[in-house]
Amino acid sequence: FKHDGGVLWLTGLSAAGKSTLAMNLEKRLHALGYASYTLDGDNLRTGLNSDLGFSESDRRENIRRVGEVASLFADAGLICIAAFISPYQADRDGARAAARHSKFCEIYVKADVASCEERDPKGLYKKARSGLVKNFTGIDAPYEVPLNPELVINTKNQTVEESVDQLLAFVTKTFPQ
Ligand code: GGZ
Repeated sequence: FKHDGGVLWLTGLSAAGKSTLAMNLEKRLHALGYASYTLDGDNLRTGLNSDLGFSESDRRENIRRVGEVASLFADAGLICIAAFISPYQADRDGARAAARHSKFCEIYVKADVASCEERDPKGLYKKARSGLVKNFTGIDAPYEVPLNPELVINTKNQTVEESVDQLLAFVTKTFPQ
């Protein structure tokens, strides 16, 4: 490939916009000739991590495995986009350590609980409020705000297009071709 491999680690609450941004960013990157692959709950929690739920220890193991897989993709020369809540700073730091031979960018997809709850595309916040879903991030499970992210994308105050433009500018600067 014409660029280095690396990891774009998207962290944030459920419904903050991580998957939407990952999908749209990947389209734009491919159009520019970048080789990238996205890891998210849809392709990891259904397979490799299908034995894991949402307890603290299962989430930590989820992120540990994803961090190792992302590191392998980066070693293979791809831009690996990882889109997971990844609520604990220590685990995000672990993913960074796993990818130590490549560039690792922690990207905070920022939207407060109230905005995410207003969006609630899958009705999960509603279920969490009524007690039907337990240990839901932002309601009765913690989210540790990134201490030192390489980039913050504020999805509350800007459109998807604006957020993707911001991401793309960052990626093309960080991974020149
Ligand atoms: C948080 C949950 C939960 C609980 C199911 N807490 O918005 P979604 O639906 O499509 O994405 C969320 C996804 C979170 O999986 P991750 O692998 O990203 O989480 S972590 O990094 O914390 O391991 C949400 C759905 O799974 N979901 N139950 N209790 N999100």
